[in-house]
Amino acid sequence: MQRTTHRPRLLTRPGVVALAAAVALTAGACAKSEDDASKDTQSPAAAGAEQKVVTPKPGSKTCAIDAYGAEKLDLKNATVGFSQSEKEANPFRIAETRSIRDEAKKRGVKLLTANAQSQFSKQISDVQDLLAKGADLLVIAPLNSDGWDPVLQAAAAKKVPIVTIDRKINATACKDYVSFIASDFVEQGRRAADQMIEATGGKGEVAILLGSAGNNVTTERTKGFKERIAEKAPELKVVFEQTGDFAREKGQQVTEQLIQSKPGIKGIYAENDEMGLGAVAALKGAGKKAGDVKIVTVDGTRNAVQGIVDGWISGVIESNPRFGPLAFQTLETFTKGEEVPQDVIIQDSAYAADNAKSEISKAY
Ligand code: GZL
Repeated sequence: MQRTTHRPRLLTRPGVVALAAAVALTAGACAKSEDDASKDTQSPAAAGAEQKVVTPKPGSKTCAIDAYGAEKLDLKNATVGFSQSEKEANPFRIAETRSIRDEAKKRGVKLLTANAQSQFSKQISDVQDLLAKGADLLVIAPLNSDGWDPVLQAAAAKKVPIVTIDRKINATACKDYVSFIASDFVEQGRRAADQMIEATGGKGEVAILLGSAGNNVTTERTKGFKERIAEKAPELKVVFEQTGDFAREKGQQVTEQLIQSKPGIKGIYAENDEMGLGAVAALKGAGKKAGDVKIVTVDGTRNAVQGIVDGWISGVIESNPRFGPLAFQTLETFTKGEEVPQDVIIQDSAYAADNAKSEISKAY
């Protein structure tokens, strides 16, 4: 399995090139628990890791401060509020928050943070609270795509610009939020399908452990996977789909039901690593051997990449959580009065048997 590496196109507008060229993401140090990571130094591989330049989504429109209706300010003297959506039991969330904290610290920017513990109503009140505490700018990792109007109105009333990362909110770019920075989740689904086709030979019955409902990540990872299967391996049939809520325990429970109802299942596409690791636990509990059922997951956490090394997982598509550098570069460029892209895609790598052992230090 060859790793596919995208070579993204750069937009040619001055402000945007400055952003795209100036911001290079490196594979971060693996994220341990929050407190461990605070003592963590970058792993050698991460320190010298391949620079991943992130770029505006091809054809992306731009946003400037006058059009948005905010005031120029010096980021160094500003307070940034960060709203995290899910509890930091998932390494994706630990790495994501770590990236935001590290970048704020590196830039000497005051950061207020809040974690909604996977409860949307709490995320709405968290953001209201950040505004009340005087956040001049907001970075939001949304739990859900809808239900943001109260917050958007409150932020607009205070002329507090919002940058959204990770999941999309259904609102208007350059009016409700400045910029949306994320992976291409449909492409992640396609790449997962490629790995599943390779692992299964393109024939047999497969199951999907769906992510949580109400966000674009689940819909787009599912869309990409199914499109690719239909296009490249019509004899690979999706016979089971059920949400594991992006959680390991539920992924295990659902897989236990799956192997009871579909004993001949050949592959499992887990829409995040935590559910994929839950599936591994269920298969082990049922007395299966590594490789009996082909598992492909999305995120790029260290535990899942170790699962490839151990033979339980066939492939992992990275969903890069290291939004810090790009989120703050976007805020800096925007508040200086320069244009920023409304849509920015972060490049994701991938792991399979040919690179899991050698590249596991880049996992988070
Ligand atoms: C993807 C992110 C997803 C991760 C899951 O950007 O929103 O949410 O893939 C997490 O691990 O629950």
